[in-house]
Amino acid sequence: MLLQTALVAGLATSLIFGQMTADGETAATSEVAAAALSVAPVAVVEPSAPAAAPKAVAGVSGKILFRGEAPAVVKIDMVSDPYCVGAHDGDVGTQSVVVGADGGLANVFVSLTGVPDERYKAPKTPVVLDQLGCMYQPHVFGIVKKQDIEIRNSDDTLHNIHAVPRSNKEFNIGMPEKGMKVTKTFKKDEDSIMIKCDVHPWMVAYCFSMEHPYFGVSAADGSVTINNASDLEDGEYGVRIWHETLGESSGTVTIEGGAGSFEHIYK
Ligand SMILES: [Cu+2]
Repeated sequence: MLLQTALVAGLATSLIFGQMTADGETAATSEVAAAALSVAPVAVVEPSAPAAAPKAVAGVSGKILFRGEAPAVVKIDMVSDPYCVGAHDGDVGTQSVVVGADGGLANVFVSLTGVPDERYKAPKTPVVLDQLGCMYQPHVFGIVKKQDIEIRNSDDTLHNIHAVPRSNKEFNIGMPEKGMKVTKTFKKDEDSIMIKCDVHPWMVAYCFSMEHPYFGVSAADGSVTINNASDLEDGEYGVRIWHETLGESSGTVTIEGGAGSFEHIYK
């Protein structure tokens, strides 16, 4: 229920943003702005949030926003597996367009371009992809190619994880028991590899297998930190932005002394 409340709050605020722009009203005088303030405190997207919002420290970070009328939240029908229904207190919405109360857009994959053309080593620490409440956590993630993905089943039900890459090797594994772990990876770089569950058709995740480690995924509030980018030399870099239904976009970020920031607005 909390998730849906938050999503509705996000929708309301997105509309408010639109009206403020159209009318040119200031936040101090606008009635709708006051409504936005009253909505803000419940703006917590819990179950499907990719990660906690990054701390405001020096580094390369950005904000991905959605303005305009957010698509209606689509409720997932989990009735085919009573375990999945029982794993949630109320309705669960799809993870495709998740807009926070301040207009932040979650699950956007952001990476830099124009970084040094080196052979980057994959980190030794695996990325964890969990199957929890019959949902993938996280919904969108990246690895440096050949970095391990530790796939867990935290549910007491059968999942069948099935990666359908275009240039990497496909895998298709049944995970019938709670607590099972399987480690897989992708050896080549490839964008937006779809990972799905053949038992629960609503379960979808996307993996980016990257040449370099300069990427991040937007959190529930739309904030994104580009991993490792503080190590980059001063200069202007390209920013590549991907969302599963809203599409791709690009921008730039200037990094100076290991810090830089950018903003992107989907409309
Ligand atoms: Cu499943």
